[in-house]
Amino acid sequence: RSVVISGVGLWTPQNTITNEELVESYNAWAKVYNDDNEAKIKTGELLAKPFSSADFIAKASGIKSRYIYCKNGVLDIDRMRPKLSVRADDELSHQAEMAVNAAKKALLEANKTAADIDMVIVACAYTQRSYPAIAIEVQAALGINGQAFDMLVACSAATFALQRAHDAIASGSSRGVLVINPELTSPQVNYTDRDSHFIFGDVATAIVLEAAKTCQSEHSYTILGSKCVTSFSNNIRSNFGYTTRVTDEDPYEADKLFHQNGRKVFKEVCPMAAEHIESHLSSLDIGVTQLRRWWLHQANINMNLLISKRLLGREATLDEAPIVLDRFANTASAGSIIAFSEHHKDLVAGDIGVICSFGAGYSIGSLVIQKRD
Ligand code: CO8
Repeated sequence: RSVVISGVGLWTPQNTITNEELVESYNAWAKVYNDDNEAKIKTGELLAKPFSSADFIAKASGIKSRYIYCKNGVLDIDRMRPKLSVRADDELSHQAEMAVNAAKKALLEANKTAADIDMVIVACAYTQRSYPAIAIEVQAALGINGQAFDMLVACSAATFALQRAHDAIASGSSRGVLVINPELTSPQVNYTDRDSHFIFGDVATAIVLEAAKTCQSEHSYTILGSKCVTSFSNNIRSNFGYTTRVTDEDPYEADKLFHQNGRKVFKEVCPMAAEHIESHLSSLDIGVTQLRRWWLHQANINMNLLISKRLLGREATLDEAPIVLDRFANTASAGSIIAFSEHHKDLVAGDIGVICSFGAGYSIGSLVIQKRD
């Protein structure tokens, strides 16, 4: 059965934090830290905290601002993390609320209702709890029958889930699938780490998939193929988990938050992603120059330019490979879906594009899709 993407939804939180706001707060925190630890820094017992710069961030990453689900607390130098309210068990959880908001938009674009969906996959870098699954809470909130489950594959959660959704529809076991990416990254960002305090933003995206024969959407895309691979690396890691309580470790320690060797990631992942896209396209007998659009993972503008340069022999234009990093920052698995959401309606029937994610794991996932009549 031919499977199509028939709707996409993007939900953004109300609040944003600019590089300037973030840097001002980090630098104030670093100054207090350095003043408080002056003696130990002098003897070499502690390292002084280096200062951050908004210019460096924009140049090194392409990020200028990011959406934030809960701004309260992040810029407070006595806290340096969001202060999220606790919701009662009978209230919709924060992440489920983000997911429901994006899902409603995707259903609307696909011209579908809850009755047309029988599988919900919440796919993202973190879920706020292990059970009951966020996806099942979302399923109930939307009034959907069938099955729902969560899956975590860091930055590739969306593409890996889209492959699962494709296969469920192609096999005939599902009629319609909602893949939702409520990326609430801010609770895991170390806002006291100069090298990573600027990287992430919060957002939610959603995609509706169904069989071509049931599709009634104005803008739909046939999935020509999907390809997902993983290769273990410790270069992007968080050691926070449900065992943290019993190992008696400090949940605030830097290794319990997102941390990475950014340079190594850059060097190792760019060639992997380029080869992945090339081999995926060639398995479908499609040449790289036939791609009308590249909806690439949004971690770093220079990574995306390098990947397109390796494949095209020149840097892709913003029309070919749109960048949303300037407004959204890295939103884990949602990045390539935001790019797709904002830049898909101008394609004409027959145009081919690739959605491709790459990140922690390492994990790389791609879907080659073609605009329908
Ligand atoms: N301000 C000023 N200067 C800085 C700053 C800063 N904020 N940060 C670093 N510098 C300095 C460094 O100290 C260094 O100075 P020197 O040359 O004197 O040593 C200089 O700037 C250059 O530093 P880097 O070499 O580190 O800088 P890069 O040019 O490599 O840029 C990046 C750093 C932007 C991090 C870049 O390496 C990058 O983007 N790499 C790719 C990272 C990537 O794709 N990571 C994927 C992570 S996302 C993911 O997989 C999902 C995880 C799950 C979600 C987690 C949610 C929390």
